[in-house]
Amino acid sequence: MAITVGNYLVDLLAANDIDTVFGIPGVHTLELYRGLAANKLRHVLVRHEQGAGFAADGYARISGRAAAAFVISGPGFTNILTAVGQAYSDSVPLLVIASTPVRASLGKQWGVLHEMKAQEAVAAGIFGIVRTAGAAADVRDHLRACLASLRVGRPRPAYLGIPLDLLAELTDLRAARFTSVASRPDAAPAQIEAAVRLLAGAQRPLIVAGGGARGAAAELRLLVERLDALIVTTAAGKGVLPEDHAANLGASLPYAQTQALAASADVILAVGTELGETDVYSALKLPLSGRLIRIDIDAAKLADHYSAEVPLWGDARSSLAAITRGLARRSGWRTEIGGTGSTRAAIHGSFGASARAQWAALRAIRAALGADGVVFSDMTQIAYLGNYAYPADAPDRWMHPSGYGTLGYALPAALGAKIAAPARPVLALAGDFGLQFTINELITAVEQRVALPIVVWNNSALGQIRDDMIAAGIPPLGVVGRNPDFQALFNAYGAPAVRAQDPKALENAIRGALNFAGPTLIEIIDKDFLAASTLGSSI
Ligand SMILES: Cc1ncc(C[n+]2csc(CCOP(=O)(O)OP(=O)(O)O)c2C)c(N)n1
Ligand SMILES: [Mg+2]
Repeated sequence: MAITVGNYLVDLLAANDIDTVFGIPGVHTLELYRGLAANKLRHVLVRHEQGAGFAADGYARISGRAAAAFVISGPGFTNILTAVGQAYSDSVPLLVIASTPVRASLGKQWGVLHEMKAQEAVAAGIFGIVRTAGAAADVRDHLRACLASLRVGRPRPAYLGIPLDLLAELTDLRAARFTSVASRPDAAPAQIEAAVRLLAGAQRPLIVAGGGARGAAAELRLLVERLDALIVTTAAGKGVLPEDHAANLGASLPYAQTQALAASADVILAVGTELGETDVYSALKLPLSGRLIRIDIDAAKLADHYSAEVPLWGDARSSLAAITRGLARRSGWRTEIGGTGSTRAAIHGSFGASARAQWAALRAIRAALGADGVVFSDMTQIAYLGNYAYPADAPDRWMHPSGYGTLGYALPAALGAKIAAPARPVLALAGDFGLQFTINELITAVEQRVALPIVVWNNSALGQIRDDMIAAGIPPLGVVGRNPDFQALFNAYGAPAVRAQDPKALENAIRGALNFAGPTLIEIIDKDFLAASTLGSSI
């Protein structure tokens, strides 16, 4: 019996390990909903397509698998784009399936429902891979290409556009699992040898590990210990080596103390990192003077503004393992400088009262969540500190919207993560303004009954921007607005709300929230917490 192309697509997703889709149906995507129930695919109804994108992002980051969102042509598509931009920056495999108006109307501007001038052209400006189907077989071929590209290359968001009339067309095709087993390439042996030679002669080797190294924790540890090297991570690579390891400077690249150390390294091995502005902040480009080896799956990264003397194009795990095999164990830089303690102490000594209070809050969050817990953070001051100061003893414990840096990420991304891994403790950490960008997804979290502490640092301001204006000598303008009563607002959504005045109260409130089947607001009033922290002995 023939089935609709929409149904066929859903069968294909189910046959290829996609078990959850986030979305909001519309008249243009009706046919995508026909086969969902029969395939036992879980559909999570969100309240805005941006929430669908962030939730799918959180789902993908925690599960390690591609996550899908269904959106309608035009406004549904444009609403998800901010989340797509974030997924692009953070190399997240987000698959967006969007309808388009009927084929006969495309590009003609007849004024059909949800028409946009050039949906595919807009997609091309923000997705990693962009395909529009013209026939049923295209759906299969494009989906295969999208999923394979996520597995082989640098993960990027993928767009699959399907015209409304094609979705409703009948097909005799039957879904099957894609057989391609393509995986990431190994770096060329000659380049591995060149890297080994450089590292073997290094006096002060430094490893910089980014998000692309997250799957290579064991290999990285072996190499760091064999070389007696120092290692620093980006926020995306945070925890790839436990942060209390004696060689680990943590995600401290934005700090002058670490930048000074990096400047004195004679060989730098950068693995799976863009060394982007948001990895180093405070400097557009690190003042490195050592010789540079880069390992990256993204060939374009090997010769950007940090051009590598030894470029290794390939998988991080296999490259690191191959380099380590070529090196003998020795004593070196880390032992010489006595580990990372003095650098870290100097960084911590530079924290003011407010950073110290936020640091205490971060430690309370970690204590309540346990070693397995995950924080999804937003663009807020406590999260910028947390990029470094949150104690992460494994990768994937601290998720931050690096790069694109959008507000509104934390709540829906944490929700998506919790749907992917219901047994893991997950927490959202946002500022008072960031929270309001996607607060509508609170009802999705209530509906899904996910245990989700939402910690909001309420300073009644766009705090970072206010501080930036003051630092730039601009009288603060447009940085203070009236907030809703968040306690009452959460209650209106059917969610409990509490305030935490000091780190101990915060820790207890999080423990309570983790045992409640739904989201809980834990509001920190900036001034009160700061006052309690400076008075109290718990810091
Ligand atoms: C979508 C989006 N719009 C604007 C910004 C610019 N921005 C970065 S941080 C920030 C302030 C956010 O305020 P809040 O969430 O309360 O955090 P705080 O800085 O007070 O800690 C703004 C407006 C952004 N990053 N993303
Ligand atoms: Mg604020």
